[in-house]
Amino acid sequence: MITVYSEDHKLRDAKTELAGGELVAPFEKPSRMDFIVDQVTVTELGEIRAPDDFGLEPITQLHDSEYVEFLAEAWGLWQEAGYQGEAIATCWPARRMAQRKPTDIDGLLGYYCLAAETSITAGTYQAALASANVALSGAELLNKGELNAFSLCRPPGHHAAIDMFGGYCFFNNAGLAAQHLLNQGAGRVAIFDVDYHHGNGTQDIFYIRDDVLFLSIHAHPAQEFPHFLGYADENGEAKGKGFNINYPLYRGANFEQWLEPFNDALNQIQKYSPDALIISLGVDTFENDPISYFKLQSEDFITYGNYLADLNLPTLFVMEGGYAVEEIGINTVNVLKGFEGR
Ligand code: 5XA
Ligand code: ZN
Repeated sequence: MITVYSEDHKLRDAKTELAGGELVAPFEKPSRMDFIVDQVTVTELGEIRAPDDFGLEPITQLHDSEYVEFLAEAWGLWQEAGYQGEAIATCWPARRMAQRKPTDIDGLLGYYCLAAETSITAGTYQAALASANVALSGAELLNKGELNAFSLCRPPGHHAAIDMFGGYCFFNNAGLAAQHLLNQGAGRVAIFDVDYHHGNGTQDIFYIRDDVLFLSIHAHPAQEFPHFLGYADENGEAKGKGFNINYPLYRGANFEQWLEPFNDALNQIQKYSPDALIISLGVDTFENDPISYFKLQSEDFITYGNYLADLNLPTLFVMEGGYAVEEIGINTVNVLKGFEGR
């Protein structure tokens, strides 16, 4: 399996994350990638190659163009305002407030941000662009006839909505890959999100569409981030009705409990009969993940990787979350090795 990877992810090196009322060192940090690259190498998964540059057009096909401009300008505006720390939103257009775009950077941050743990820093935009190119290049490999590929994206993408960043995400990498496959001739694509957190951004982007089936197994939004999306009765709207499937599970779920919705999702994907499958691959379902509460063990990742291969579809794995850094490489590559039946 080819891995697409860019060292430019290192340009995203935030020093602060707002967590538990404190500014802590971010869980989503560059060293996550080192452990995965090491494991890809040690296990001889396959070639690691750099992405191509697809420019801004695919990004503005899915994301609001003013949002993209905001991300490009945010750090500069923050510096011009004379602030010393990293750019963090502090005020939002909440219930019964005007949904109008302000002009100052504090207002803009609240307008375009869905969660304050995610700061914007020097290099964040450039790293997010590189991550998008990693996803698009993985999709292009499938277009060119590869049966599978691994887009080792950082920053992750599944929380990034049409016009909002947060949950460590800026551009929706899995969504970009899906749209690229559709642009290049696929009729239907399924995105299966196995990260611990609901992929609210991917849901947002494809909610009224029937050419992308979105399925997500995740911690119940009543208990977990992103808190305000991911309920089982969110099924899609308009043409998209029936093409959004959420499987919320309560905290503490073990592999056996997780496999129940997983197997249902496999059946739904089979029924949809897509031309390609994208896995939003978060391994924060791991029992020792520092911010998550499912109980999957390292060998479980091999097992479900193996089950995914039974679908017999061209498959692109797109990296999302996972913060137990010592084990992130093993758990991630276990899915890929399980998929390859090795
Ligand atoms: O998949 N999403 C994540 O792992 C980020 C969760 C951020 C919680 N504040
Ligand atoms: Zn996650």
